Amino acid sequence: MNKLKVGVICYPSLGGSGVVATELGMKMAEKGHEMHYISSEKPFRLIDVHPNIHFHEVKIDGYAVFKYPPYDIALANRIAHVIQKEKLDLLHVHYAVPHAISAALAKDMAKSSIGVITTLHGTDVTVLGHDPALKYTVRYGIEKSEITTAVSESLRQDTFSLIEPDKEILTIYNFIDEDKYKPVDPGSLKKDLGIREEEKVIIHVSNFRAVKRVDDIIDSFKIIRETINAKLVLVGTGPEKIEMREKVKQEGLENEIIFTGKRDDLPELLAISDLMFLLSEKEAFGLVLLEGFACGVPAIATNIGGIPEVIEDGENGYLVELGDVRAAAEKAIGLLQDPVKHKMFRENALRTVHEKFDSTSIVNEYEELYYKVAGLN
Ligand code: GMT
Repeated sequence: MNKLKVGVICYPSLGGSGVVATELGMKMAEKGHEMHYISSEKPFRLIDVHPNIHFHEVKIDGYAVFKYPPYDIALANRIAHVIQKEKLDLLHVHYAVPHAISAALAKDMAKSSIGVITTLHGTDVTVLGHDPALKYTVRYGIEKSEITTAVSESLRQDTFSLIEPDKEILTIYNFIDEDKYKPVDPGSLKKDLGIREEEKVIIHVSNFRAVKRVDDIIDSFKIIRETINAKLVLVGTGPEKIEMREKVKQEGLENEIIFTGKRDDLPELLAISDLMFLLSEKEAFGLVLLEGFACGVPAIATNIGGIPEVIEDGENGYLVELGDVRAAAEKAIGLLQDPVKHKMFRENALRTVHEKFDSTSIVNEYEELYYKVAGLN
């Protein structure tokens, strides 16, 4: 089969969509395809540079005449340039807004018939789809793409009910890099973080947006602490972090809750963890659950969005209703006090990754779509 030249457009900042776009690109590069990332900066996990991976920066100056610099148009301009210069076979854009719109515009600018695959990740539909200022834009982005995929069945259905596109949408689940996310030796990390050997560790990893409901996690942990000798490790950074630090202080939990900030040693942090918490109010998939599972960490998470497609209640974790911090605490206490059940959940979590979210099969699904839009199948 011919090797393809693919333009990839994604958000480079901290977030699951950037991670998926990067991991997918690396796997495709390993298969011999040429991957061209077009973005304002290098996606944050694009570190193991492969000779088949290229980066094209979108630069935009702050002209006094514009209140908002027109990034989406500058992106379209750059995509059009790369389509022509590199003779791309297709574009894979992550997020309908603005990326699918910029791709449609770029096609026009480049007078090209290049095929576009748009992958929906969640916020583009579940948040922007409610905004009358953007609903039609999301629909336009989807309808202008040759193929649209969603990262969960729940997101696929939400897209139809909120956006009503006249277009088929395929579900392709997210995956993680199993070579990186696996049970590892954490060395002295637990001690280095000031956690005693006998203490249980609950971990939460996010970008601290309001939708992550980190306050619910803190409230639930407070209940858990009444029964279990445990520490809560909060990994990541984002808009709510200062407020959450303040809350921890007010609750008198400064010695029990550790804020690590953004870390690159997630497999090691997961290796010292007994349980993951994800109590979000919106989550199209919950990639971090999969990262935890691959390292043998079961999870307690909200019964919303795509989470029930990852967590099998009572098998590899527990589902609780949004805001029910007491139920989350009770489930956590039960699991942390029962080593036999915990071991079973851990094994099931590892199995879930291999059976349902195997990276090789998922990358192959995307590759088949790549050939299809490039007209090579
Ligand atoms: O959840 C976030 O705040 C980040 C966001 C993103 O843009 O990366 O995550 C979305 O895409 C991820 C990868 O597909 C999913 O795992 C997350 O569930 C989804 N977030 C939401 O739906 C809120």
